[in-house]
Amino acid sequence: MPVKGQVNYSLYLITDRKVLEGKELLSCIEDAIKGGVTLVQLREKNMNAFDYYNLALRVKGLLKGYGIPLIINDRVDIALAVDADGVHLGSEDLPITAARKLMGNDRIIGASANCIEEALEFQRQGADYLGVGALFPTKTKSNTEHVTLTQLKAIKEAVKIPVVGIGGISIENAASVKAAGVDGIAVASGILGSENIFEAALLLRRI
Ligand code: TZP
Ligand code: MG
Repeated sequence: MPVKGQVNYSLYLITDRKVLEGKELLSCIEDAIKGGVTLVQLREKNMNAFDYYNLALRVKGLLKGYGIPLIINDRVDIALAVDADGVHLGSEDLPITAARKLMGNDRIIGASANCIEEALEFQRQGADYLGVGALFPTKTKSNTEHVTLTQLKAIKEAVKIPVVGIGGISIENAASVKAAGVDGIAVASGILGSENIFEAALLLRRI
């Protein structure tokens, strides 16, 4: 497991099989890693525990070979069962404090925040990083609240933990997110929905 304080959040891949158009998830993740992705979140919204566990195990095996940490979306049980590096929690998931009891102090707990008050509260509860967005229009997640780049910058300045921008980030707008001073960008369709996944990751990593 990586030392929590040394995790590189700069290019955080969020998986979404819907944009892959039939391509195999693991080989797409591998292309993205070769392009420069530094962290991977397995995000499955409609999968039973048996399938989520087995998929997570395979992704964990792939990432291990590259030394890339694995974060599991929503499910503390799956994260622990596959010995993932952490979990990402939103407002409908286990509270951070409850997840921390199960996960211990060495694993990463990330939380979604979209205002300063939430960001400070999640930091107080023990989140290790914050995902903040949606910064731009996105088809990957419905019912997102819009967070402006000005709000993102204010959140980054208000907290001590790492902050990653998320939502509709692409090669076209990534520099504007970086200018807000964040620790990284979290990207799904901007990488996995690209014709050339390797190149999209490479270009985003350069930014
Ligand atoms: N949380 C806020 S926006 C978003 C999530 C999971 C979707 C990110 O996906 P994309 O395709 O990079 O907009
Ligand atoms: Mg969630």
